[in-house]
Amino acid sequence: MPGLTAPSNYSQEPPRHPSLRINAKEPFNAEPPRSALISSYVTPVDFFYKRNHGPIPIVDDISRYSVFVRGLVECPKELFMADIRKLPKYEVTATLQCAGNRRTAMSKTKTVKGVGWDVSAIGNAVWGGAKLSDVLELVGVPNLTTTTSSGGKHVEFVSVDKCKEENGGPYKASIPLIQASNPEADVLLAYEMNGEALNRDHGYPLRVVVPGVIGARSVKWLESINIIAEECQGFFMQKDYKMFPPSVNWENIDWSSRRPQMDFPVQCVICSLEDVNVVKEQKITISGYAVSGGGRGIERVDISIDGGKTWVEASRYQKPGLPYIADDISCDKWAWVFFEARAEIPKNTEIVAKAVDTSANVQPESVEVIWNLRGINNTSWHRVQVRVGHSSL
Ligand SMILES: Nc1nc2c(c(=O)[nH]1)N[C@H]1C(S)=C(S)[C@@H](COP(=O)(O)O)O[C@H]1N2
Ligand SMILES: [Mo]
Repeated sequence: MPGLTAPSNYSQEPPRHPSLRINAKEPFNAEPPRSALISSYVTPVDFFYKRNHGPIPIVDDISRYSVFVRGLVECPKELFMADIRKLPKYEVTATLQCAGNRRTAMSKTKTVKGVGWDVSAIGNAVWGGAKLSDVLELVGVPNLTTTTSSGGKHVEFVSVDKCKEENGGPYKASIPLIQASNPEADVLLAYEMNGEALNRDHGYPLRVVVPGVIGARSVKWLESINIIAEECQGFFMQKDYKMFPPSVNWENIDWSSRRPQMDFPVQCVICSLEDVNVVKEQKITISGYAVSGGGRGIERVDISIDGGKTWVEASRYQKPGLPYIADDISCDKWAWVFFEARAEIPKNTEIVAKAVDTSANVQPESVEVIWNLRGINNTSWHRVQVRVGHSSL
């Protein structure tokens, strides 16, 4: 019996929570209701968004499962689960966000290609596993290596799932070797999520977690790690998850002209309200999540109850009762921040939220100016409509 295999149809999918909103059935893509996201700082596994490009792989025999680490390194190795568990175990709280989060809202400006997502293609988990920098040391790559002696500059992660974008081949992606071999970058080969073994949807038995980077680089169901000279040439690196200017369309697109998206931009979303709401009282609580890529903290979240004319600052927290201090070691560097503001709202209004990260990056005001044909990185100001009343709108 082999270790990890990939089915070619959807007859062996795992069970999923009924409250998930299904955006595509096969491959399975689903997100929780937005209100579920702010009910806990660490997102329960059941409510964590699921983003797949093929049927979910299956482990037949975990004792036979292994990861090959090879390519431009001195001593390539085949590592079994036991070898990976022998390495020091780290727990990193990190927010994973799909670059397609909020795509549906972008497609209202002009059609985009890709699975439609509301605002919940994001979740925060405690990932447990070995550091990739420790694994690389096992094959002779010291910490903080830019280039190996044989010219390796990138670390490619290859899975086993059968993706139609890869003509039935596996999902793959790469990150720069300098990031992979930096212990401070906290890149993990994770076997646990929120203190339990990963489940099948999230990459059992082993996945990569690249904190601060779009979810697409955190390869699930890891089969091999290749140290290579050039960036991974797979579909999801070269023909997807790239950001283009609004002028680029499907006729004039030149994929090679842009770099694969890595760090995600500053983002925030109101989760205590739907897009359109009727509330009973004028005094309401406005809360949600804010997060930025690259380990940048959240400096501020501004809330407007008059469509963006005037602003108040929301309070921010990660763990209730503990102050959040952006970029301080006491806080979870790779994780989202919740915000909250109480406000007395006019009878009929638009509520807006925008976040500022510790590099003073601010979300763009409108989705139109960042529209792109693949519908990625919609980080425009988050707006919801509210009316005080009793009847439906
Ligand atoms: N093997 C494999 N890894 C993958 C994917 C995939 O389809 N196959 N999807 C990627 C994308 S686009 C995202 S956003 C995240 C989603 O991780 P999750 O399903 O655990 O939330 O996994 C990434 N890793
Ligand atoms: Mo994604």
